[in-house]
Amino acid sequence: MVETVVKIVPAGENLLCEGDPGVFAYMVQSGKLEVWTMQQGQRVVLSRVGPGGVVGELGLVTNAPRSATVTALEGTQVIRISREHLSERLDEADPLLRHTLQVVLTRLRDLLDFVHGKSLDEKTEAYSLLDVDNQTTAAGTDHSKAMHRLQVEQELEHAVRNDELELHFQPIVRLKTRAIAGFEALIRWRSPKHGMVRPDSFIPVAEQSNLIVPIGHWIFHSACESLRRLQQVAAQLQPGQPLITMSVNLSVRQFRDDSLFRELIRAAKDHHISPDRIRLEITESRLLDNWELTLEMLRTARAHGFRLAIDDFGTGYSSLAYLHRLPVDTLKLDQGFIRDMVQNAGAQAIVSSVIELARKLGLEFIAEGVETREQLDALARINATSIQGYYFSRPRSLAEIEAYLEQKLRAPARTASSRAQSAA
Ligand code: G
Ligand code: G
Ligand code: MN
Repeated sequence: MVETVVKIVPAGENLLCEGDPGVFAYMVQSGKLEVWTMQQGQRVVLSRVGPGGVVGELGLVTNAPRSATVTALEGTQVIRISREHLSERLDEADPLLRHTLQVVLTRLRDLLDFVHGKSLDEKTEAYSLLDVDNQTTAAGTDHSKAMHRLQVEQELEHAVRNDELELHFQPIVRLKTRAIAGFEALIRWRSPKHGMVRPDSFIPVAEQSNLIVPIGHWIFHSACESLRRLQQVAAQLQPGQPLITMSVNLSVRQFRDDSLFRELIRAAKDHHISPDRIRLEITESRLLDNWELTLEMLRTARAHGFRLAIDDFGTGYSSLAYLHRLPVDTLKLDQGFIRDMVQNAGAQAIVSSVIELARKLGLEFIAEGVETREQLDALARINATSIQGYYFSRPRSLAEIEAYLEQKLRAPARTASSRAQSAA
């Protein structure tokens, strides 16, 4: 439990006494404290601490008795900080941060023991603020987690320089006509050491290390270059059709990149892509991470003409309160609902309601993760418009998806509308 207690220390009174056991630290809210110690019979002032300053912090870190006395110079208001108070926050911190802190604290404790002339045998009992809850394992897991993350991070840096990243593409198909409306770009890491690595294993590391910024820029350029190539293939085989689109996943962390839109616009320009052929996908579960910034960035994206989709809709804070305020034009319903809809009437009701909701809000709807004919038929019955999933194709390399597109466009017309188009 977090324990915060405000305390008022009258002028002249001691907040801490040298030699007492130390458990709490105190942060000064108002007033002034003096930290002092006795040396050879003399009172020696070590420091004076005003608002925002902290005293007694060593008590949080080591079991050592108080090394000095703290006296109020005037009426002083302090807030008590307990170990639990800090450890709750530390539990949520990055393992590397925790591990580094642990190392620093150990050094500090060794240093203090040295200063106080303790031998190795009589050292302060090993205690760290980092293992209040988990005395034996916290350091070990932090250490291994931090090592693993650092290793992946360094390999990933190397991968960016060495061109080991590639984009794969999965078609998005119009349900009625079976026309290919566009593709989603999905990143892969072709690692000489680990083989083909899926984004779930390395995008989070990229996000935390800020490597997501250069990787993001590479994704934009590569996606636009590939889209241009696919548009050319389509134009040769079916001239006059609307240009296909490319969906690009964007991590909300990329919103902190000042050059985000400059790079996006440059990538589109360099490859002669109109921004309205690029659909940026943002996962619903991360939308609220930094709502103000997200909203501003989404508006900027729209102002530049990019299209916007909420990805994995239904897995985050699906709230009608925000939906109509977001400047998005597409809803991508999460795969889970599609997986369940054939056996589960509840899931089907949700899918059907989301389709209806999208229609009423004037949003495009894409069903993700469609794997079977049954799912496709069920979606057709409730008027789903666009479909993505293994039923049509897995994500494939550019060469493979080019061949796939050619083959689809060459296939004999199968519906009234495509017959009309090929007759024209
Ligand atoms: O196939 P798949 O494993 O490709 O993708 C898993 C997840 O990784 C997806 O949910 C997607 O949001 C994310 N992802 C895939 N490609 C990219 C990308 O290029 N950028 C970002 N930020 N995320 C991606
Ligand atoms: O960006 P997003 O979270 O929407 O990523 C889509 C993910 O779904 C990618 O990992 C992609 O490889 C995967 N995927 C695409 N189609 C199917 C499918 O039909 N079934 C399953 N299980 N996964 C799919
Ligand atoms: Mn996506």
